[in-house]
Amino acid sequence: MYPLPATTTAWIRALGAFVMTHELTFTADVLKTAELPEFAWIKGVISTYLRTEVHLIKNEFSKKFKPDNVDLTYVIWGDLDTIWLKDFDSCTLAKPTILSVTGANTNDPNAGVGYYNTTAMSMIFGDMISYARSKAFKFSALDNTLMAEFAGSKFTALPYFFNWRPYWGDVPQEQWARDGGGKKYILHVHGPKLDKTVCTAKGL
Ligand SMILES: [Mn+2]
Repeated sequence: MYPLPATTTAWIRALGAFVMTHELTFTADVLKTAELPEFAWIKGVISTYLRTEVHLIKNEFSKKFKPDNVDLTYVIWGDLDTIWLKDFDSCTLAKPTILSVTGANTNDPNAGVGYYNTTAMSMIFGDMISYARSKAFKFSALDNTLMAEFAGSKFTALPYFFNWRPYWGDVPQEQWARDGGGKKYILHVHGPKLDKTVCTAKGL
């Protein structure tokens, strides 16, 4: 419904990435909420809800590319405004019960980078969307709020250096030290998108 601009798609492909499209299973519900004047803003950011369907996207990816010998049970999501600064071994991360996100307070997570247990997500997904419908998708921070309200108590913490947001200043020095500060793996600029992200990273 809201396809990526062809130029952006071409740019990402040229960087060696696979590009797929995915339609949310509940687009119609969100658009209905967006008809309310106070929720009209949702229409422009509906794609953030893609983060709730990582397990479905994973299935579509598997069907399309049939990767051999790759276990896609545990998947890391990164927003389009993230840059993966260096390789890392995901085996060094604790496997999530459902989802690992930054923000030690699981009532206020940032799902811009998330480490998913796609099997667990697929098991709770139906109930989560039923819950969202019962709330008419009126969530202050969209998927962040939905996932936190529905399953936040079961979220686990992702070390901050996998969702490094340098300008937020929300990570105390001692937290950095505990999380191995300095080992910045994923930069999240949260604002400038795609090509602008590269410019931002180069400026840091
Ligand atoms: Mn983001």
